[in-house]
This record gives sequence, structure tokens and C-alpha cells, in this order.
Amino acid sequence: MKNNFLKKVFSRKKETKNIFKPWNGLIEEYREWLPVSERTPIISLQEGQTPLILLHSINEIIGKNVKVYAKYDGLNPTGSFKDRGMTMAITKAKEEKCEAVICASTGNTSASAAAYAKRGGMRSFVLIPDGYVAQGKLAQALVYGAEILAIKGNFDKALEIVQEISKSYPITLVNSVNPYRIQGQKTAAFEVIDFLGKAPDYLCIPMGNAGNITAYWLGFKEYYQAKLCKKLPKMFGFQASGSAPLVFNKIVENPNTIATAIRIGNPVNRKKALQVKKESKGDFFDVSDQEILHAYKLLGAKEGIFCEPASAASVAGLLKVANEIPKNSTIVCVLTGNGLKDPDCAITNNDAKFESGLDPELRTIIKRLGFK
Ligand code: AN7
Repeated sequence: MKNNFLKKVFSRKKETKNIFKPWNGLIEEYREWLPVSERTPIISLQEGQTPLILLHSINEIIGKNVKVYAKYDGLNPTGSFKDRGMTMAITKAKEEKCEAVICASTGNTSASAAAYAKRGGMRSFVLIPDGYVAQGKLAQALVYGAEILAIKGNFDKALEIVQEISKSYPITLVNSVNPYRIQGQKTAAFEVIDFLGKAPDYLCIPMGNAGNITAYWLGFKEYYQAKLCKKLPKMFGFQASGSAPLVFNKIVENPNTIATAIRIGNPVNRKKALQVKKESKGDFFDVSDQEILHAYKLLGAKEGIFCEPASAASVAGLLKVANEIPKNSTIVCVLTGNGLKDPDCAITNNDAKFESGLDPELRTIIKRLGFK
């Protein structure tokens, strides 16, 4: 049996199958939809083309013959959806001969900005809320050679400062107020439709500054206007209960949540987000940290998908509003960031068995496995 298999392997013709269609990054792939010209120097890490994964256990929980998919954007080059916007923002900064970029960040923007800026030969300055950036993200910013300033204040304060600086000094702001960020990020909606062959009935997405929900909606609308889909999804945005300025329509002075990525009390894209809600006949809801962690664990231990807590808010939200979802719906939940970004959260919040200090002895191990 084994020999036959090996014979077959070695007698195979020496040529590759060429099954992989090369993917050249989202600017090249969606060039005609983006503000680039022949002369634009494209800065890319071949981001995009992230998988849309059917979530079997979530489907089972909700029932009603729904089809729930995860858009796993944590598989981008720096582990979050930010790379979609950053390839565009940094490409345009390069085209405009800019030498340095700056951002405020809860972590992912800083990691992505640093990676793409360095690839483009620029300096990258990042302002972060001291003590509230997950370890993986901080590690990335350090490795990518960012110049990091941690402030005694939250993200909102940091964003105020970098907005001021970029007005008066020759440094390009790459937060989602930079319109090129939204342009890049809208390609995620294109990919969803390219994969499904239609728009989903619902898009569930976590919201912080609400750049991503704005970008998805723009992408869906552009495909709709080009007749590449026949309908538009309802946009469901979710925020953590302790940090839900868009849900409660106010400014949250001291936002607080385990999902540090979306610990944002005064979103700059507030108006745009409310417009998306209205136009799409969607809705915004809050989810508690407990609900977020429940979804986070479910995705990990039942689906084999490790996302960061902020991303799990999309699935937590869907589970919360499942009663409102009609039968046979197609739903896409955006998983915005990779679980490896926040190892502390993972180690503190899981239901795994972990025994340590065991003797390296066969009998001991067999017994621990539950055998005699
Ligand atoms: C994993 O990195 O704002 O609603 O500074 O990292 O477009 O702001 C991150 C936001 C969702 C919210 N999920 O997106 C930053 C930052 C993850 C995130 C969001 C963020 P927006």
C-alpha cells in the first residue's frame, strides 16, 4: 500500500499543477475601483483575499436554516483588516513624496502603519494609550521599527493630538479620517460578493471609530451601482457595552472593555456610521464583555478560529439579535483581527485543561489521558 503510494508520487510528471492563481495584493486586484494611476508606486504586502469561512456551530445554534460566514480578516499580513486601508494610505503617501506618517491607535493601526511605512521607506510615529494595547500589537510596532509614544490618556485623546500635528507639520495622518484608508478597506465588501456571488442579507461588524463599517457599505454600494449584486445587506454594527458611543448616541468619556481594540469613546466617523445605519436599514447594538468572551471561546473551541476579543463582538452581537434574523438568511460576520494579537486575553479566558509539572513518565501520561 505504502509502496504503491510512493511509486505513484515519484512517477508523477515533474511539473507543478499551477493551481494557485497569483494574488498581487488588493490594489492590483481591484485597481479599477481605486484612486491609483500607472505611475503610482504601490506599497503592498499582498494583503486581501482573506477566507470566508462557514461557521457550522453558529449555524446550528441559530437554526432557521441560516448560513453564517466569518470574513477572517485576521489573516492579513499584519493580522488585521487595517492592512487593507494601510496599503492604500501608504501608497498614496509615497506617491505624494511624504517621508513620515503618524497615527493614534488602540494597537492594530499602529502595527499596520509601521509595517507598510517601513516597506515604503518612511518613518512611522504612533501614539498609543499607555497600558491598553495588547502585547502582540505592541510587539509588532516595535519589530516594524515604529517610533512609539505612549500617553497617559485614551485613544480619543491620542487621536486629537495626531490630528493637530498633521495639520501643522509634514507628517501624513493614516487614521481612518484619511480617505484612502476607506478606499482600501472597501475591497473587503468586493471580496465578500465575489465569493458568495451575491451580497449577504446581513453584515455583522464590530465598531470602534466606525471606519470599517463605512468602508464595507461603500464597497457594497459600488458593486450594487455597477450591477454586480442585486441587493444590499442590512448593516449591523456592534460595540462593547462599556464603550458604546454609537449605540447610545453620546460621547463616552472613560470607555472600558476587555476588547481594547474598540475602546473608543468618541468615534471620528460617527456621522458616516449613522448614515450607514439609516441607508442600509441596519441597526447598532451593544454586547457585554461576557457576551464577547462567550463568542470568542465558541469561535476558538468549536470552529477552530482564533480571533481577538474585539472581532468576537460581531459574532456575540449576531447571537444576541438572532431572534430578529429571518430564516434562510445569509450573514457575514467580520473577524477583524487575529487572536494572536492578544495572548493575555487568550490565556486568561479559555476552558481548556492544562496540567503542568508532570513527570516525564509513560505511565503518568497515559493515566492523565484517562486510559488504564
Ligand atoms: C480588531 O487600531 O482603531 O470601527 O487604532 O483593531 O474601523 O475603528 C482599531 C479598530 C475592530 C474597529 N476590530 O474598527 C486602532 C483601531 C479590530 C480593531 C476595530 C478595530 P473601526
